[in-house]
Amino acid sequence: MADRRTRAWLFPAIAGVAAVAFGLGVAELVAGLLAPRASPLLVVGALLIDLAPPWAKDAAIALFGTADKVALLVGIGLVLLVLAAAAGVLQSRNPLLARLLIAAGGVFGIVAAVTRAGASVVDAVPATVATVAATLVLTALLGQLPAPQPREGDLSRRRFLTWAGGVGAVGALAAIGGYALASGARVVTAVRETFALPQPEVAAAPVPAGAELDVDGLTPVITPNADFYRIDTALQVPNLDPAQWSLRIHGLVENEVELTWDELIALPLEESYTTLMCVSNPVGGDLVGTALWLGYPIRELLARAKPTSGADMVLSVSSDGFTASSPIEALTDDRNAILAVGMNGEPLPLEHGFPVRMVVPGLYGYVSATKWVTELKVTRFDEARGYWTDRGWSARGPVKISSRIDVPRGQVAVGEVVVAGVAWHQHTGIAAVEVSVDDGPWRDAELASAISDDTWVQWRYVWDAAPGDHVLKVRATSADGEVQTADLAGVAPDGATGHHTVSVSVVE
Ligand SMILES: Nc1nc2c(c(=O)[nH]1)N[C@H]1C(S)=C(S)[C@@H](COP(=O)(O)O)O[C@H]1N2
Ligand SMILES: [Mo]
Repeated sequence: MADRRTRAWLFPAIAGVAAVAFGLGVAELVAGLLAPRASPLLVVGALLIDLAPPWAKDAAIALFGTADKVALLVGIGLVLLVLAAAAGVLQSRNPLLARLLIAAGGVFGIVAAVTRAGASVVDAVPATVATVAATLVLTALLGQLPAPQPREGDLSRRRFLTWAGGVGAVGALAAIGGYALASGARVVTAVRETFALPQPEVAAAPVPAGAELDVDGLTPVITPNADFYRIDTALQVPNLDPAQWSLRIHGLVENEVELTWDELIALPLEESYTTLMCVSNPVGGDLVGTALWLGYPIRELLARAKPTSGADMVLSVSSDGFTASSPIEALTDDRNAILAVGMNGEPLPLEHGFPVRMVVPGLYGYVSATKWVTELKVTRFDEARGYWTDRGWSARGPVKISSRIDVPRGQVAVGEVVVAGVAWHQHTGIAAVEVSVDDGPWRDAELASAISDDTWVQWRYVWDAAPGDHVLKVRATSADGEVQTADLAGVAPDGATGHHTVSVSVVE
């Protein structure tokens, strides 16, 4: 009798616990590799903390004191244990219900992961892996359940327990591996969160009142960090502890310079607004954004190093081996080429280069905006090449004048329609933007106030739209008189050209 109950309840429950332990363990490993902030256990804990009403938080602190977080994790563990056992028992009676239970747990984990601040789709991967792995392993384990009427010498019971124990142990090992991998990222995240950005010695002038046109759907003039495009070759975001960070300036210089983090942030830092753009941005694309950067002029550091006369390039090197080739004059002239530590009033987000990156107005990111930068090698274009130059892109990458239509898109109502967008030519500035309807004459758009020559500028044009299908086109003119060319060029090898064109249909 007792034995029958063991077989009917206990073994399936063990299978459930082993399968869920396996799934979560593998998920922790995946999180450690791909998305250190998306450990299923930790994101669920964080979500519960956010959801808990204040009285529950007070009660938890009163009850557990500073061990309240540990108590929370133990509590989650116990609930998981019960649910996992229940899934096992359910699976032996009604597999569909068991799957639904596991899937519900998975969805909870995914929601917890993707609703964290700064989360991306990758953060959904660990909980998804956990759900799939637990479901598959549970089905497999129940296939190993010992025979209902064991005969003399039957080994099925031992075999089942060995499988269940083995699967659980693999899960535990994977979890330990995952935590070890993620600990670096968590330490750096914590350092970043507690770091107070120094006050700028030179503050940026306030954004002019007229910089932001009030048009629905128009790109905001400052791009929030969470919306800022991200491009890099890093599968795993480098975890650089500022305490360990340093920058070495060497190569064709009279004095090698070594700068530590403490030395850098003690320098008089300057704020500047700069629009950053990727060379892979197609005409009309969105690999471009504007932020308020805080940093120290690179020209001052190069002046300390004293480049020798033959030098014409600085190869910046990141901790993960990315390199960018910037013409030395772009780093030594009077533009705001900086070693940046702040982005929109925060320390750089990890994925945007924490603790230190370069920002150089007027150059595409691939030849200037090195994130996680640790080295500036003063050299020559005929002696060294940047990462993308080795892959067929141009060694030099000055930005090209560009303009984009943000609204309208698709269908609009007949009558006055606001056409609006942004235009940019960093380090030169925009003098005019024009719009053409159905290849008709170019008409002046209204320009918003530019923050500076280094940033994009919003524009708008009021169009009296007649019914039917129409084609809108935009072109910009630089402060130096260059009119944006209509010639279409693709992004390789040095940036796209051509007029952004959108089709709209106007209805009565
Ligand atoms: N370390 C490192 N820095 C890098 C890159 C990279 O792959 N690795 N990509 C560059 C490219 S191509 C661009 S467009 C910008 C993008 O910066 P963002 O991700 O902060 O927008 O970073 C540049 N800096
Ligand atoms: Mo880029």
